[in-house]
Amino acid sequence: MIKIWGTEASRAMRPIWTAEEMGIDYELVMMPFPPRMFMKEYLDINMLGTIPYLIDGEVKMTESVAMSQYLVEKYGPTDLRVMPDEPDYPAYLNWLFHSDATLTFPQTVVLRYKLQEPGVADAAVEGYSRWFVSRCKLLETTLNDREYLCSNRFTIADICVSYAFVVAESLGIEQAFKPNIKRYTDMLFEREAFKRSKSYKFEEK
Ligand SMILES: N[C@@H](CCC(=O)N[C@@H](CS)C(=O)NCC(=O)O)C(=O)O
Repeated sequence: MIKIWGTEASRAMRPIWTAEEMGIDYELVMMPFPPRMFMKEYLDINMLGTIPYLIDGEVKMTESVAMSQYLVEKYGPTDLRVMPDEPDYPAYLNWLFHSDATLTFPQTVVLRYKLQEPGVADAAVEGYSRWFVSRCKLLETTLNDREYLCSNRFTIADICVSYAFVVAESLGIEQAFKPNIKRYTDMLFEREAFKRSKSYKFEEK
């Protein structure tokens, strides 16, 4: 049985949303944020303390985008995956990496200094918010002539990239919602599997 550890509205939404779209059975453990402070025993499971964490038998994973990729490759076939013989395969790989290495990376700094340690580095909040907005350029331009990022259909590239705008919304980075990005995220966030992935919360026993 696949088991995913997550916290509310975290990167765990990527594998959870993927699993929900595919209808895969999985067990979900929702934790308080950040678990390294409020659920210290989590460090015995994932020594990094980061979210999400996935196990599947002997498989142990700490990267949310890789988890989505693993699920579609291991538990497909599914249209969520772009195959190597499709023309958009290189773009698909690029968007998967772009989603975390380029888009959510600057947001991590904003989240830390805006919400977790306010007042310590206000200039970083301002600078990294602007940096994130300028990094939305490729997505906004790409969406000029398409509804989905790859192969004219909904794929995990859309799941992984659009998650950055769940974060942008919660961080109040409104300038990121350029017209195409707004249309795109409004459409994706209407999906039932997205709504379910966002609804899971930690409940104190
Ligand atoms: N590249 C990793 C990053 C994981 C990560 O940093 N997750 C954040 C939550 S979205 C986290 O764990 N923050 C709390 C912490 O670092 O203690 C992934 O995509 O899964």
